[in-house]
Amino acid sequence: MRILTAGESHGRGLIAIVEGMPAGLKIKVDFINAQLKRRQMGFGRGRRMQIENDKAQILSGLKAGLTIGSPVALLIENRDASIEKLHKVVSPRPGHADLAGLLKYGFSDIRDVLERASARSTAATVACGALCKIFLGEFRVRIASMVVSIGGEVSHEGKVNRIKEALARKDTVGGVFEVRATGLPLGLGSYVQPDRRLDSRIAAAIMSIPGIKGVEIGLGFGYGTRFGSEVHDPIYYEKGKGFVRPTNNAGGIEGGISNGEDIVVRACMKPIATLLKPLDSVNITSRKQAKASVERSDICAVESAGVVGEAVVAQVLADAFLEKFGSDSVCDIKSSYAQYMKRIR
Ligand code: EPS
Repeated sequence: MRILTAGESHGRGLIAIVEGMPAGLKIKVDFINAQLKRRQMGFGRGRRMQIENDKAQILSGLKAGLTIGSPVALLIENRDASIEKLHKVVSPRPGHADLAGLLKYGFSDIRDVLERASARSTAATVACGALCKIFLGEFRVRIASMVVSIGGEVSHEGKVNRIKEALARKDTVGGVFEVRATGLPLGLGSYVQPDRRLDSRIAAAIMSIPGIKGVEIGLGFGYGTRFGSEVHDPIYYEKGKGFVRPTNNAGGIEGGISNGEDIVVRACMKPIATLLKPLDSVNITSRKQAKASVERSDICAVESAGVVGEAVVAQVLADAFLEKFGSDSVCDIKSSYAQYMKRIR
């Protein structure tokens, strides 16, 4: 499966092409739109989310609501499509792509960077992920996310208070989210090449989300503090059930292959780079000391990042599924899946 997205934050809209969706999959646009809605929610989001009401239009790849194996093209129109009227930006925000993007591409206006280096692009990612979720749903694979912590706080009240505190300080706050995939078969991904490992693909996908600075699978960094006997998940066999594991520190992946347990991924999102009380920066035209530019932004978007995390994990898992069980028609993939599941039991 190949996925490409395009679109600027304040351009006409976001576009995605998903190539490799097998034929015969029933696509409900309502499901895609529900995922887009989830991405727009969460305490701490900015005013843009009150303007937009993200809805996907499917422009190709479907007939009578069913995929026909051709590329699926999606469009999400921007309500705020003011790109041509927006002011020039001259003071890069520390933590954003502003400075590196400006110098790399030889721009004189940071807006030429931030229009694409914007979390707005994740709406397209979520729409593509929703298609992948629909495919995986045919095999009872489900993907969910939750916020683990915000600014170090783990209780619901603590998290909300940290966001309120950030707002009062004219600041931003990051946190950790978890994505969990259930119902997966053993055998997705492989150890035979580094780029086929399921964990390397999931880690890369999670790190592709704007603002993500850390990722761990299962016990993750916790492995570094304990003995092997305390962390590896023992193996048992139960008649009728097959191989069972009482614990899942591996987070569902051993040797780069899914082991049939839930896949559990955690990621750390840094605080958003746009600060209402801006940090020191430099005016790129005069090269004089200045304050970083202030744009409309979010205080905290960790909950939304979790929804994006679900989408990218769905993309990796759907791709790995198609590799393992065939890629042309849902009907053939189902037969191959059933036969394989019978063999490994
Ligand atoms: C976002 C859209 C953006 C920001 C935010 C996320 O809209 P605007 O810039 O018009 O307010 O709210 O993006 C960022 C924080 C960023 O750094 O890019 C969205 O659709 O999620």
